[in-house]
Amino acid sequence: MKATALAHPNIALVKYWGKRDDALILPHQSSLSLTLSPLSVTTTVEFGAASDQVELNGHTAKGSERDRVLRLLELVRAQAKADLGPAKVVSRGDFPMAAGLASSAAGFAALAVAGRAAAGLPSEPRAASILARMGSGSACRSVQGGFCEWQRGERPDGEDSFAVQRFDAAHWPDVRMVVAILDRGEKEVKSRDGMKLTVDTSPYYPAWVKDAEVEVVQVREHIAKRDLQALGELCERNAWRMHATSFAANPPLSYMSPGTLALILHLKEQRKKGIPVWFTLDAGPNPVLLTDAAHEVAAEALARACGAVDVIRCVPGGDAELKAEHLF
Ligand code: 2P0
Repeated sequence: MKATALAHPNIALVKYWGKRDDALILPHQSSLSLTLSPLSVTTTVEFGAASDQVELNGHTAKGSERDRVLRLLELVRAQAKADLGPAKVVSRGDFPMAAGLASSAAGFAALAVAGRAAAGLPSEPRAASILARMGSGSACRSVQGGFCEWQRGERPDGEDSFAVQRFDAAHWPDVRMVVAILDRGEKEVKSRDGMKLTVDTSPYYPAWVKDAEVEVVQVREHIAKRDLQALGELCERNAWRMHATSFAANPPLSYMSPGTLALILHLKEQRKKGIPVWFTLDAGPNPVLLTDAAHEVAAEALARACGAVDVIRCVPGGDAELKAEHLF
């Protein structure tokens, strides 16, 4: 009745931006990401507790944060077809939650894997990915390691909308993602609200969906060939296009700060000097730099020179996994 899982966050190279079903969290388009190590979230779930309790990073979760966790465990109970009783959940991440990294991705992936195991359900990446998706969309891509593709699916019930691993972490051990933290503050508009506003009001949104579906196929080919330049160029273009859809929303939405723009425009100069470095950018001001092992120190240095207050260097991460040691 008790299980613990560890999962890594992921960073999308082709982004998910917009839902066709808000309740089931079904996307308009497919996306593809790299799982990031060493960052991780560890979560212990125990069914049969005295009452529902949710503790996240040392504080008792309340409101929508608590509801989202308990709702996912409700789905686990339905899958197990058993009255498992109330649940106690304790979760801890080892990276700054407000850094603009997808902590919710690692968190809900760990919760889905631990929740299923605690309920006695078998380890099954597809089922865990679908469950994680219903906690937070991008979480479906953190159930497995390496490069994972969230296939949008067609079915209204979402049973064909889950992530599959295209390449494992060992396929390209030389690739690096360097997170440049320019601003530690909480963002004003959450991803969930920003993408809804964009879907509802941006005239560019249909073009985004069409392009992204094509880019997922292209990005797979670049990763297969370990072609860093082709991947970097596509990754930047995709990030620009995601943000362009938001700029065109009503009211307009920008996740970029002046510092973001200064850093990402500077990369062009660096590439002319022979440093292979490209950016991607989620729904926040902190760019993530794509480079290789030989240039990660140079990438960190240029991020710091452009005002990064912290830098986290990441390598391809592995699958979410069950742990023998519990948090309580
Ligand atoms: C991604 N992002 O593909 C994109 C790129 C942010 C920008 O997935 O509403 O926390 O829980 O499904 O997964 C962040 O959105 O949103 C995200 P919900 P989520 O990584």
